[in-house]
Amino acid sequence: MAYFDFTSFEVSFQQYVKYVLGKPLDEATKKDQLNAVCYAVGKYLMDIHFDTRKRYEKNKAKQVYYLSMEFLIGRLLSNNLLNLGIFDPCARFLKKQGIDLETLVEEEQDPALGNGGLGRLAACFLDSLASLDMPGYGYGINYDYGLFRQTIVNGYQQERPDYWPNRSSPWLIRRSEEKYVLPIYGKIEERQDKNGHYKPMWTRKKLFIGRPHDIMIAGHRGRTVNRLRLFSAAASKDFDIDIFNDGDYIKAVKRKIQSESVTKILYPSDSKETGKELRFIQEYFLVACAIRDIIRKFEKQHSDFETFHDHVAIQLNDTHPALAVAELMRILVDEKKLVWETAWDVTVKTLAFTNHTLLPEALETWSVYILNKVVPRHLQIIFEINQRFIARVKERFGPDNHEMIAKMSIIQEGDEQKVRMANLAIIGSHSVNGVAKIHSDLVKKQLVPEFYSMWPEKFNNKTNGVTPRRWIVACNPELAKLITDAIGRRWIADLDLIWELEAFQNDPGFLERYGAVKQANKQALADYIRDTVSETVDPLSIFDIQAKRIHEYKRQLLNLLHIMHLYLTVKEDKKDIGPPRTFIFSGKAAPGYHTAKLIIKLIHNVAHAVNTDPAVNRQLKVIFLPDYRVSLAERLIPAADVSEQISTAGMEASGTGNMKFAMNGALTIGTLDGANIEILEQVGKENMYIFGLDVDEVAALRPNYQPKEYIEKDDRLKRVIYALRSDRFSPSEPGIFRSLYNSLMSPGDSYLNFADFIPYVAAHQAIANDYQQPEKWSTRALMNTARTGFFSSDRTIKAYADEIWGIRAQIREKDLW
Ligand code: 26W
Repeated sequence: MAYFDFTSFEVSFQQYVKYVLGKPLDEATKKDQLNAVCYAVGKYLMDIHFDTRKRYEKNKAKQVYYLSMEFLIGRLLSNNLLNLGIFDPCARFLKKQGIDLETLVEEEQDPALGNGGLGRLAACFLDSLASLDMPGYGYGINYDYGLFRQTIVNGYQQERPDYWPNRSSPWLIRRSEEKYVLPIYGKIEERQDKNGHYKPMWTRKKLFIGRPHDIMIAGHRGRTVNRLRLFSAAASKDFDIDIFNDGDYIKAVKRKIQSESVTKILYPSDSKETGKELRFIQEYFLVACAIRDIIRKFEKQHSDFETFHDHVAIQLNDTHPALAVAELMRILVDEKKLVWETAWDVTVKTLAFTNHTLLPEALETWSVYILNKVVPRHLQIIFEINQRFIARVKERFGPDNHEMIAKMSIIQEGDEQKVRMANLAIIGSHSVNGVAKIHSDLVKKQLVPEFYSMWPEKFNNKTNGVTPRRWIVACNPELAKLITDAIGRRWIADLDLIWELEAFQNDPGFLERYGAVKQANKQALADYIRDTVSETVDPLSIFDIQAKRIHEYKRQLLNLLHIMHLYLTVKEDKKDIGPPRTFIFSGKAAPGYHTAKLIIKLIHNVAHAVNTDPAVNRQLKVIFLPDYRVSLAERLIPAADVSEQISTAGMEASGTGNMKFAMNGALTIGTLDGANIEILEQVGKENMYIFGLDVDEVAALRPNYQPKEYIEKDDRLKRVIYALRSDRFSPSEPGIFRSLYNSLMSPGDSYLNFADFIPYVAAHQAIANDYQQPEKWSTRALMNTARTGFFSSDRTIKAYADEIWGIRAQIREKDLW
């Protein structure tokens, strides 16, 4: 734990307000106070960071670099204070100044530098690396605009820009003296050097630059502070000066704007490849900056590039940074003068690749045309890699096995040649992993079986995890306190120990306290709902939450079908549906994803019908909370009784929200998909509601799926679907949901909504029954908390470190005993 020096903290705080902001103390606004506290905390981070770096350098420790287009880090103040172990003293200090820390924390804007699961996972991994004292750094992009802010107008999603004040964020350190100059566009001229060796020249290229910005990442117990390095694009001065000197002022300014636009905005799709040149340039930009930075650091301590992989591991977070394969080869061959074979060996041993999705529409391909235009030398290298690779495919599968060659080639032939980024990443990496057991199996069997048969040893699984520091300690402090009072505080560093809570499963006093924590969290969420969407909800009702991106495969529609069924049961049949229920949705739809946006509208219309009907609204409420983001997740998750994880089996790679909800004592209603399967293994079927088709059943049913059969079989479903078609939920806008109706009714509905409807309703009935025995419910919720130790991202990171990266903890000497 860092030592909190009251006086020096006070000095830092006051000096910041007075001399940096230039204000007398009593004129400081909330924002000023927040910045001043962050500044004072930043000093701790910096000191520990210097110490950490020295330790790594002294030990010549192997480092891992996590390359990701997204880092969804969330607010940092309370997390940093908690990890440094100075939360309470800092709160006391502020209280003396008349400032409430809890309120101040809410002033911080959420940096929204990610779309969803993939970006949040990257952030959890950084927390775990630092908490395990491991040398691991993130590399990403310092977007000016993060993921859009979502507002709702008449039930429809609207997108608003989310300017991240990256120029003024108190956590972001601008390294104005450092920059990388990057070539782009131009042509390759085939030349030879004086020894007659092939020496390609990248000519007529343009230059732009990448500037690093650092965010300190504090590990639990304040022993290690690593960093996340985010790059902003800028115009290259040298280049501009040429044009300025040529007298074309307007052209020069245009070029400057073009260069800066590269890191303007995060692309807001989490599942669909865009094919836009600017996105490709962003991917190149990240890779080019990161690899240069990694090499610069390597060269501080080493010179022999043949041993690069002994000192450096690079993880590719999905295919977005897959160009790293070509960039590393380019540097090793063109600049460091390694022979091709050696450079290739080093590259493959350095790189590792994680796949996060099986959805075919998310598999990135980039046209050869774009690569040739933007990075001609890289394209050349990719063709060379491919040629050599295809020779090996022929050796392995026979020279005439054209089918195999066509499938495995990096280049996809057709009207337009395309580069398959997944193939490039697999061929250029020594490790390929999926993110949950079932997903990793499907990667091998379904996604790339050819590659699996060629290199079975490359393929492995690393089931995702989440950091208990943010997802229990910071977001659910009362639960954390209860756990610590019961079993001591070591569980925060070693979540496996949390199983010791099982000893309290028959302890009425403990269960009562555990239930009271949940109740208080529900009350807080009810207040938030009142304040944000002006709805009152019964805090004693079942809080049933589905919070995640809106996507057909995640089946928010299935959830809605069930809610409509409950509504009709109360309204038409005048039947009692058991304990009152509050269904809460939250999530963003990609701006161009019309169906997902329509699902949001339907949620609102069903909510309106339910919430405004006095015959129903004491038993049922439906809430949509706009602008789902990390800070909102931190409110929702601790308050959930039921966690909805209902994707069509085989479509959710892992899920990580499922883990966070379970840890915080929500019972999961879920399909046998992604990490739900492993949650089931851990918590036991008596503590979960599993329903629906499994992966094999889905595969068997798909070709024969006849939605009408399910309607004929089940009157409840028939009534629901009839209500949808007859504009019962859209009386003033008839027909707006027709496309949703049509896709649900189509044999081509790949999400098989109707096939799981009946078992889903049954599972909800079981929930309603069980909830009426509060003590039993609390025990089962407690079992979820006690048995989810496996889902700490510390466990995941240890496995990556041992099995892929070959990095080790670098523990301080004083902690070694
Ligand atoms: C090219 C556009 C694009 C952007 C992002 C395509 C695909 C993505 C991501 C791979 C989508 C994503 O976030 N995947 C999620 O990754 C999580 C972390 O591993 C998993 O838990 C989720 O199941 C998976 O959907």
